Amino acid sequence: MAIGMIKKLTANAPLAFSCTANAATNRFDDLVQALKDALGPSSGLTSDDVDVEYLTRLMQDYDSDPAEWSRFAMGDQSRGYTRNLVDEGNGKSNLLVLVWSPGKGSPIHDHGNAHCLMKILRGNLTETRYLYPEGETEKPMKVISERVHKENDVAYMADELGVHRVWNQGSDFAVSLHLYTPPNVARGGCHIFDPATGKKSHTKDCGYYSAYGTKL
Ligand code: 2CO
Ligand code: FE2
Repeated sequence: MAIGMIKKLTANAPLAFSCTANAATNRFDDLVQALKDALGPSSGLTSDDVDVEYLTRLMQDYDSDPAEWSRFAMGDQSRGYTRNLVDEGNGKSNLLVLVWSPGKGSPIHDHGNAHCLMKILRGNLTETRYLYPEGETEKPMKVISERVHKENDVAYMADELGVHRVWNQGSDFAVSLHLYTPPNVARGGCHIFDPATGKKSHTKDCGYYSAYGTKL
């Protein structure tokens, strides 16, 4: 629940959530605008056009302040995580705040041939990467790496690096900011994978829990 989220966040971060950050000094809003500007106004982008290094630097330069992004961070403990739409970058990207329930996470999934940048806004997130399963034989998926990303870290993921699952090993909600460009998953869904067999299935279920700060 969003209320539970705010309570928990408030308990850990003694910031006045009843006070909205001043729009003129909200560096999170500045980041959203800078990411949009970096991707440009036109559409028809392929993922080759994107300056990932520059986008990464913009995300790294932002020092997380919950007062600036909490209006997007709607958690729901009954789910692994929620996807909260922040911006669509003139149709060229998908910028989401994800709220990760304690002890839960995502299934193993791919990223629709898009760049995926993930910045941790609160807590730690564990990312387990797997080799993309090849061939017809069912077998357990092979782990490539496992890393814990900490607050303010920025991670990059793309289909050429494999597939992954992300999960929150903490005992409180974690929050991350994700930029997907182009927004292929928002348009066509993604694949999820069974770790025991490598079998993949397509899901269109990559919807939003909230959009622009309003629960759907
Ligand atoms: N890609 C997942 C999603 O957008 C989150 S894991 O980080 O890439 O739902
Ligand atoms: Fe992902």
